[in-house]
Formats: sequence, structure tokens, C-alpha cells
Amino acid sequence: MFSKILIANRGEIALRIIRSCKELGIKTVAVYSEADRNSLHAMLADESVCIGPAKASDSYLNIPNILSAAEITGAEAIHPGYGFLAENAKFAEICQNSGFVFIGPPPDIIKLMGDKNRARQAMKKAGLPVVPGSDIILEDVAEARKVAQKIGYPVIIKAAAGGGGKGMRICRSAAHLEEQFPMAQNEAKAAFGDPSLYLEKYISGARHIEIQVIGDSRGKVIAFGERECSVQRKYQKIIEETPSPFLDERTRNRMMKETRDAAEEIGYRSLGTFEFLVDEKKKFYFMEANTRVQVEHPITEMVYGINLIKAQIRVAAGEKINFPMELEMRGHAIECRINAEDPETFIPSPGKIDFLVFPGGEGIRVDSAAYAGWEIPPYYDSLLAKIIAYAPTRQLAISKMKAALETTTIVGIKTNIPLLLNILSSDDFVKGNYNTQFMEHFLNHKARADVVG
Ligand code: MV4
Repeated sequence: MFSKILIANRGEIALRIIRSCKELGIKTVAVYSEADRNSLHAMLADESVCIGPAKASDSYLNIPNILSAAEITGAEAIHPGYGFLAENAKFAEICQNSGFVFIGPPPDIIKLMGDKNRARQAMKKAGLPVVPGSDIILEDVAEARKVAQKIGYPVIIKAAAGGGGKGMRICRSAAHLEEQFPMAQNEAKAAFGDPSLYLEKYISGARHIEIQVIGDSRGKVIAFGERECSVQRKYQKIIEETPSPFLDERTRNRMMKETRDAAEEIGYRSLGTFEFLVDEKKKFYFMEANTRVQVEHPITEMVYGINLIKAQIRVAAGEKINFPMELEMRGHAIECRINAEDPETFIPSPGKIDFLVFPGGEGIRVDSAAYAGWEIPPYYDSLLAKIIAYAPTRQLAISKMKAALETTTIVGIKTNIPLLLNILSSDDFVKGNYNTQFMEHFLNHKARADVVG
């Protein structure tokens, strides 16, 4: 096992990793930007190193500075968290070549999954069902039209270098495709430095459901039960839950087994998440794989009674996967993302937190790096806390979450808690009757209700 790990991240995930290292008896090194001098991760790690100015490109994305920090502190491994350098294959490779263990998959797996079209082909070959699509990078709009004609409208254009919804366009007709294709190309070029596009049949009314895996260096992969992530706005998840109110036991077991087999087939290692669309007939299609720990990993931990970060560190150190208990889903877990933002306009609301009370009690978990008196810097994402409610049934988990949100008190900045409470009280959410279109409908209805009064 490692004796010291550097955490190349900030906020709640850095703190989450520090706590797990402490449990494992591993010393921690935090890195922080000049804007994060007073942040909890820098205060609670055994050592902290300033790696540059506030701008992420100068600090949390500054590879030479991060490696220097690892060098001078004598860290053996680097945990990238999520975001920043977590899915940067070059960084993973540089870590290895500099003598540090990168806590994540091998660079070639990160690279494969980073090219969303190649990932799609590879997973199709490994046996996972995929949505009908172009199977190639589209050279020009004429080729796009030909493929779209064959598979039928609506289609969705996706950026090969994208993922997470960036650079996606839904096209309902040839004329629409003609218009959107060059715009999507420019957007992909500007955002990722790569204009490559591919195309899929657009599945409307589907659910966004993902499967967590972990693989060890002996080639063994374990797949966990699903996370339902259909409550999203602009491809940002807001509420996640497990199990999905929509899946049945048979579909769940098929998704888990097929994902595990495919991940083993390609030699997957470390933590990973395979994202699927599940249509109204419960047919599932692989969309993309994320080669990092995800924000919403705690709900899986709650229903399985495990610590995925500790498992991830253990397999990175060469241990084989070995959970002390039988892996069985029990009960129901929901996560709400508390963002520092206006609940109506979604405009970020950084600034000083004057007063802060988080919820607690049986079945409530709070993952956050916020504290009263802290000033949220404006340079990074607005995730302030994750509240996770765990209970024997879905209904009880919803009640517990509502009670937790109602007893959360954050003064000084705006948060999306009022929006979360509205969603949790909505008829469709309570019935489990929602899909990827849910938030759009929810916000449209709300806007209309506001006008009517
Ligand atoms: C899709 C899709 C429907 N059909 N692909 C969004 C995030 C990225 N990982 C993939 N995403 C989607 N891909 C096909 N072929 C639906 C989504 C999607 C979505 C689309 C519109 C509005 C909200 C959405 C939420 C999750 C996923």
C-alpha cells in the first residue's frame, strides 16, 4: 500500500479522498491555488502545496507544478478526483513516466474512452448494444445526410472529443441537419480542438442510467447496480438515485452482467462508469464511459455499504478486489447536488458564507468542503455540497431528503435548495415517472405557472 498520496483536486472530492486516505493510514498532500488558501482540503491534508494562481489552467491543470509538488513531498501516487486532469490520458502517462502511480485506468483506456466514437465501436465489439449510428467520423454534411436518411430522423450529432452533452445537436429533419452540422463542427473545434462529429439515432423519452464498475490488475471486474441520472438540466445532473424506479430485476442483472463482461473484455481497470440510455421498452444502449470517480458515486456506496475510493486506491496499489461482505443492493439512496446558484436563473452565486448548518441524523450523509466564514471563490464550479439520504424504501428516502433540505441553513449566498424541494414534491418525481426530458418540462410548467400566478 502507498504511504503518501497527492490529491490533484479541490473541494468536496479532495476532502472525500483525504478522509479515505486517513482511514487507510496513508499520508496526504493537498495542492491548492492562490484562491483556495483558506479551503478545507488544504487545511485538512497532512501537507499542502500552492501550485499557482486562481485560474485552473495555471494551477489545478498545471501539470509541471503538480508533479513538482509530488516530487518535493515524496508522494507515491496521484489521485485526480473528477474534472480537471482526471480524464487526461497525457497526464496519466506523464505521472507513470515520472515514477508516480496514477490512481485511475491505464492511459490507453482513458484515451480510448475519450474518443466517444472509438469507445462506441470498441464497446459494440465487446458485446454491448449501441444506438444505431454512423459508426465513422462524418467527413461532411453530405455524408451526414446519407447516414441520417438511412437510420431515420430524429438524429443526434455528437462530438467525438466531447462527452457529457457538450457539442450535441438534435436534428429532426434533413434541413435542420444541414443547418446544424457546420455549427456543431465549429463548436467542437473551438471547445475541444477537434471538429470530428458522429451521429446516432435520437432516442426520445429515454432514461439516463449508468453502471459503476471497478477492475483490478488481475483483470477482474465487478459491476454494481445502476444509478438513475435522468434529472438533469443542460446535461448537468441535479438529483441521482439508486435503484432506478424504472428498472426491473431482470434488466438490472442484464445491464450489470453485460457491462462487466465488456469491461473485462477490454481490460478495464480502476473505477469507471458506463452510461446507458434505457428506452421505454427497457432496451438499453451504451452511450459513453467515464474513466474517473463520478460526483454521484456515494449513492452506490450507501446501498452496497462500501467505500469506492478506498477500493480504487487499493486496486491502484496492486491489491485484488476484495470486499469483506457480500455485494448486494439494500435500501434506497438519493443524492441532491447543492449548488451555489440562483434557483430561478441558475446564475452562479459565489461569495462569503455567513452562516451554515448542514443536516444530519440517521441515514443522512453530507459530502462538502464548505464552512461558515468561507468565501466561495468564483473561479470553479458551483457544487457546494452533496446531500445523500439513505432509507429502506424510496418513499422514506424522499421524505428523509426533504427533511434534510428543509433543515439545511445557508446564509450569505443563494443555493438551488428551493428548486430541489420543488422537484422532490412534484407528482411525477414522487411516482418515479420521469426521463431525460423531465427537467425541461418541469421548468416550462413552472415558468407558465409563474406567469399565470
Ligand atoms: C443521447 C440521447 C438520446 N439519444 N443519445 C446527454 C449526455 C451525453 N452523455 C449523452 N446524452 C444523451 N445522448 C441518443 N442517441 C439523450 C441524451 C441525454 C439528454 C438529451 C436531451 C436532454 C436531456 C438529456 C439528459 C441525459 C441524456
